[in-house]
Amino acid sequence: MMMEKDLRLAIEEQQFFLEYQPIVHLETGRVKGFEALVRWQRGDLVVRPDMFIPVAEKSGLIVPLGKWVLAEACRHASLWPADVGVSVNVAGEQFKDVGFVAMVERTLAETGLNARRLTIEFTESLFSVDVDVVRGSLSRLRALGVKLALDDFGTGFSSISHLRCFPLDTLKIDRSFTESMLTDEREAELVGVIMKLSQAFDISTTVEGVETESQLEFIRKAGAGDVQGFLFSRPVPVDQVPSVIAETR
Ligand code: G
Ligand code: G
Ligand code: MN
Ligand code: NA
Repeated sequence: MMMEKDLRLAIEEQQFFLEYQPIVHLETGRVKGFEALVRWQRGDLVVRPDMFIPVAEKSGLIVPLGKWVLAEACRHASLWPADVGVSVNVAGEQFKDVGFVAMVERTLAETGLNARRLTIEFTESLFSVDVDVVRGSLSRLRALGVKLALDDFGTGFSSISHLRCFPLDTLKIDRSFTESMLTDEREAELVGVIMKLSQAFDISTTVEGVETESQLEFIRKAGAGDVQGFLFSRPVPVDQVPSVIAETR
């Protein structure tokens, strides 16, 4: 496949860069951390991850690519203030790699980033990989001090049992809820229930895709937590991270 061949070369030549989107603690308005989002600089074109992550997953190239993303994100974050974290998206295929947790540990040691400043984001598709292997890896990551976030919650096959059976620090409530919660009462109800449920399980929430003040107001009433979205900032290049942090301090 054309894309796969190009992707392989792109990984060898490191034609990727990361952008960072702030995650804001709603009550204080302070930036808690940034989510790293990979982009492919393909000649003059910037290619979004939706276009190549699926190919990378299918071909196994996600393993070397994901390794680069993690190292780059940890290296960047090690230069930020110590109370600012970094979140990295990890695909199910990476978890299948037996060396994954050891790779994370090595990367933390090499970059000097405190494990508590790293959050690994994964989706519920991970749970279709191999439950015991996944649970083992998640527990080992957590033992290192790494935080775990379940991404895109509410899409796909969301299950309450995932909250019971896996160690989680954060639920990221999918932006489809944020879009619909002001116009659809039942969707709004669902967001409230997810937030209450999270509290009961001692899991923090991040509401994704916040674009308007009225959405923010709704989230504040539903139970606050953390928020992420264009209202605060689009993903920015790494050199803009310090000024985004400074704006909220
Ligand atoms: O900003 P946006 O277009 O960047 O991201 C689109 C999707 O790509 C999101 O669902 C995000 O989780 C995913 N994504 C972004 N960066 C990475 C990455 O480094 N690894 C993986 N596996 N997915 C990523
Ligand atoms: O699935 P994941 O949460 O990892 O993906 C983050 C994706 O969401 C990225 O593509 C990012 O650019 C996008 N995103 C972040 N904030 C907003 C927002 O406020 N509105 C919309 N439409 N997309 C957003
Ligand atoms: Mn994410
Ligand atoms: Na998401």
